[in-house]
Amino acid sequence: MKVKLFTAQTMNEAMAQVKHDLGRDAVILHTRRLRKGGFFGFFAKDMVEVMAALETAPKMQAAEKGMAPANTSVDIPSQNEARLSAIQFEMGHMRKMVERMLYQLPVGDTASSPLMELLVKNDVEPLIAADLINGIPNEKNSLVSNKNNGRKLLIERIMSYLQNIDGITIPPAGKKIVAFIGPTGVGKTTTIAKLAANFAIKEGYKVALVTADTYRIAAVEQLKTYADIIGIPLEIVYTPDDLKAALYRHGDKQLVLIDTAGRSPGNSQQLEELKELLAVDSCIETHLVLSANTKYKDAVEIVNKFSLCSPQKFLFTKIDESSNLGTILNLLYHFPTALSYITTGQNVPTDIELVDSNCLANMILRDL
Ligand SMILES: Nc1nc2c(ncn2[C@@H]2O[C@H](COP(=O)(O)OP(=O)(O)OP(=O)(O)O)[C@@H](O)[C@H]2O)c(=O)[nH]1
Ligand SMILES: [Mg+2]
Repeated sequence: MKVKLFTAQTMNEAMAQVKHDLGRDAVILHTRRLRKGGFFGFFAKDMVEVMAALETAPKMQAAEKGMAPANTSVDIPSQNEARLSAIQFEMGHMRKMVERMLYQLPVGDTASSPLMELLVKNDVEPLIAADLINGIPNEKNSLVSNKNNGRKLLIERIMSYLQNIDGITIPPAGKKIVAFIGPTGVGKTTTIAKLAANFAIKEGYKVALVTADTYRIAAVEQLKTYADIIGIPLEIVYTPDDLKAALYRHGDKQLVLIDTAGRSPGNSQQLEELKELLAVDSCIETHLVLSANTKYKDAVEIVNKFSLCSPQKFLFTKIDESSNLGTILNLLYHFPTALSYITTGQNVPTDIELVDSNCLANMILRDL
């Protein structure tokens, strides 16, 4: 048997090559669609690969082995039957391949999928996007051809990375101390004001604020204004010992929210100081505040550097200002961490909400 592999841009071209090289009796063994060339799957060309074979053994071989009578009149119909079943087999093969082309299924070829395009447009990293698409269960692949169904399946996949949601929960007869850390200007102080107002005024908890951001007078004044409006105390702390004393003084509070100065991820001394400050009480729950605007590469650097302070949760601000939210998914994919809140504007206390995985997945997969 002579077996040969043909590659062409279209199925017609590939079949013409098969016919030319092996003749009309060639049998198609295998066909597949593939992308060739390009860079990391981009700018690659869609190609078709066909494996075909031609039986080259003498016609009498089967008869010589005693497998079939060497009678031409009997041989002809059986040859036709064989050819017919080969054609049926091939038709089945071709149908599957055409279906796959129509649905643009992501089997090892996600780069050209419309779903891939949608994810990448929303800033989801190509490798993560490919993994999301490939994770769609096989039995649901036929649904992908429909745009709405494909989107729904992707939302389910994205939601699987947004399952760990954990806001601030105050135990019935206990208390909670929460610190907010992160780079400068991401919205730590504003977020604390929003949370303080909601917990103190809306839910009636006993709340105190502590600020360790003493670098700028304006920073203390900013929080003092909120504390006065809400009607809760504010402590200003300069050292870890000050923080210890402040937490002791507010031992009767159900919720203590600690504001910290914005730190540059590149300044390891500042981060060491922050770590030392938060080490005064092992009960402090730390939320790393990240702006949803942050570029993925920068966000990775921030998470890596702030990991020194062992944050338990991520809190994303400025969702309203970010056109694409893929960075959130990229980060959670690489750093599986609980999500607490998202903030959606500058208004205190309204523009904050506990993460809703369905809602956030839909925001990540915005139609562009
Ligand atoms: N659009 C938008 N702006 C926000 C949001 N949260 C905070 N801001 C604004 O971001 C700016 C910085 O907010 P701050 O709360 O001072 O940020 P910070 O992290 O405390 O800043 P530093 O203390 O300097 O590190 C302010 O103008 C806020 O009003 C949000 O969710 N959306
Ligand atoms: Mg601040």
